[in-house]
Amino acid sequence: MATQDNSSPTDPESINATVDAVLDVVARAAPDIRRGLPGRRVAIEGENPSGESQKAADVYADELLCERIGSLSNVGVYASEEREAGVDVGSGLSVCVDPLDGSSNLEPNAAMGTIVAIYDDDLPASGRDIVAAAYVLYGATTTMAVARSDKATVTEYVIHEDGSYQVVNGELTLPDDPSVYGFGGRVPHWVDEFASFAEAVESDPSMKLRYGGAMIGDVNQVLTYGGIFAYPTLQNAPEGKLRVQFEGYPVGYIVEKAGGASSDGGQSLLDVEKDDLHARTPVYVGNEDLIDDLESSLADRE
Ligand code: FDP
Repeated sequence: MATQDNSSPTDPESINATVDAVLDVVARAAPDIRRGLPGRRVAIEGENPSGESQKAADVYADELLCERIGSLSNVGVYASEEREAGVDVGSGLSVCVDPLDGSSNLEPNAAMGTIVAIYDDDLPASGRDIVAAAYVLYGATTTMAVARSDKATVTEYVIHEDGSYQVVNGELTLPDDPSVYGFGGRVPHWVDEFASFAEAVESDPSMKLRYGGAMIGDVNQVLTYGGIFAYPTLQNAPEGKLRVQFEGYPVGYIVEKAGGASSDGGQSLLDVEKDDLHARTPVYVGNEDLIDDLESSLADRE
């Protein structure tokens, strides 16, 4: 399935050292990205490879991360949602980045994120080749959630103005009793089986709607309060909106490591196989019971 060969380091020590270095760069870049947002709220000419309009901030964050991650040793490829193809930067791990997730939230000044997935394989990689995934959340404060293959739990950091960061939760875990849900896509475009599932969730008195329009903000709500986030299959877009390599795999990996479940509607997101760097997938993540119910509802389609 892999098409871009940049030979990854295979010994665990070297992989962990590279993961440390990439995550350090991402954390230290976060305040710079945040500081760069004012004045870059406008759309620029051109589109990203998925046909979506780009903001000046998307391009700014992409260039900054490409330069800094690309200069690390043992990184082979830097790929981003904003670029058609991965950039060869050396030999080693492949790093996929969504530089500014939810950038349509820039104008209304709502939450946004940066997502990073590190693969020990060439791109497009499989979800099972992920060695670490992380997201930065630019909310009222800047935080970063990290899941990595050498640790059993998800770690949450707060990132300070000067780029330093410290652990605030060494074991970010989905609470057992879910209380929030957020579903993307226009409701008239939902398939009937998803609409029925959504109705059941909405009628549960313990559940509240939380949808902010940036996946990372919405997923972080689910990790904090328990619940479910979905950007579902749609009648007019069966693969939904979110990208496998840049969004589906890393978020699936983080939520599963936090004790939750992920699905494309029928299997773990980590088992989705696509051979296009920018391929999309429906995304459902949250508490295991809710994901089981969702998969049962969607199974009625067949
Ligand atoms: P955005 O287009 O603003 O970058 O990744 C794409 C994404 O945001 C997700 O962060 C978000 O969950 C979703 O799209 C929002 O899509 P809708 O506008 O259709 O709700």
